[in-house]
Amino acid sequence: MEKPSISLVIPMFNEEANIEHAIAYAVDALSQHASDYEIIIVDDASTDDSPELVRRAIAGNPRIRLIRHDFNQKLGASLRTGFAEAKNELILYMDADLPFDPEVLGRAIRAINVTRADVITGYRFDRTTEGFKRTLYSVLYNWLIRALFRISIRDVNFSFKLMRREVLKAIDLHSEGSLIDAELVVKARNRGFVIQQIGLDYFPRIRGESHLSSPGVIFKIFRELIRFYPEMRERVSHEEVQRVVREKREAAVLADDRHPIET
Ligand SMILES: Nc1nc2c(ncn2[C@@H]2O[C@H](COP(=O)(O)OP(=O)(O)OP(=O)(O)O)[C@@H](O)[C@H]2O)c(=O)[nH]1
Ligand SMILES: [Mg+2]
Repeated sequence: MEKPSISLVIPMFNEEANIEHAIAYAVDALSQHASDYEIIIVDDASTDDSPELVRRAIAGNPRIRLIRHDFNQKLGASLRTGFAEAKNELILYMDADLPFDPEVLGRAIRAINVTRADVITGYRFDRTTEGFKRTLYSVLYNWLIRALFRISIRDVNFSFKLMRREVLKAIDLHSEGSLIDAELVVKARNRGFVIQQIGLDYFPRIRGESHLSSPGVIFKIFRELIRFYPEMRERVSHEEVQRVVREKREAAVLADDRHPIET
């Protein structure tokens, strides 16, 4: 089996305790499982040393890239920034606090090949280690998303999502906050893309601060859910999806052609 090229997108906010470690293990897994790779770290206006640590990593490995937001725009906006930059055949999204061993990438690539799926999402074998309150929130949120969109997804917000580039080309994502995961899988499914799931060992954060379980984050999920619900429900035929992807590809070629003239 030929190895795929992979773009890894890591959203980062004040992760000085984790980011170097995450990069090291990501590089190790990508070197083994990808024919070529890039790591796109989207710094959401961190106020600690994490961007500096990324810059140091870049000095030793030009496949790492840092994109910096001037102000904090939250998880969804950061992922959209990263996805827009991703150039490779497969795109993986992973948190900076290493909630899983990046080595599972090998198993996920195998799963995408074996099942011929377009998206592989990971679910936690055991999420109760998060603590009672967060486990309950996760259970309720998964239940809600499954009921609203009639989608059989086990762990919507877990940060393991491996997808073919066409999926992102065919979808316009709008969430700024943590609704982004649901928006991604629901819209992919509604455009006829196939989603398969694999179970993963989950390692809760032990260093750095948790930022995404605050009431503000949860409130924003609901605000965006109400706002984007009608659009998320829309089904799009496969022909229409192909047309959109083709148009975007042609627009990108045109933009590339124009580039030398403009500079
Ligand atoms: N773009 C962006 N990313 C964030 C923000 N807050 C956290 N993150 C990143 O999003 C990912 C997940 O954040 P976490 O704080 O680990 O959220 P969580 O996994 O729900 O909670 P814990 O693991 O318990 O901390 C990490 O890569 C963070 O660096 C933010 O305001 N903006
Ligand atoms: Mg985390």
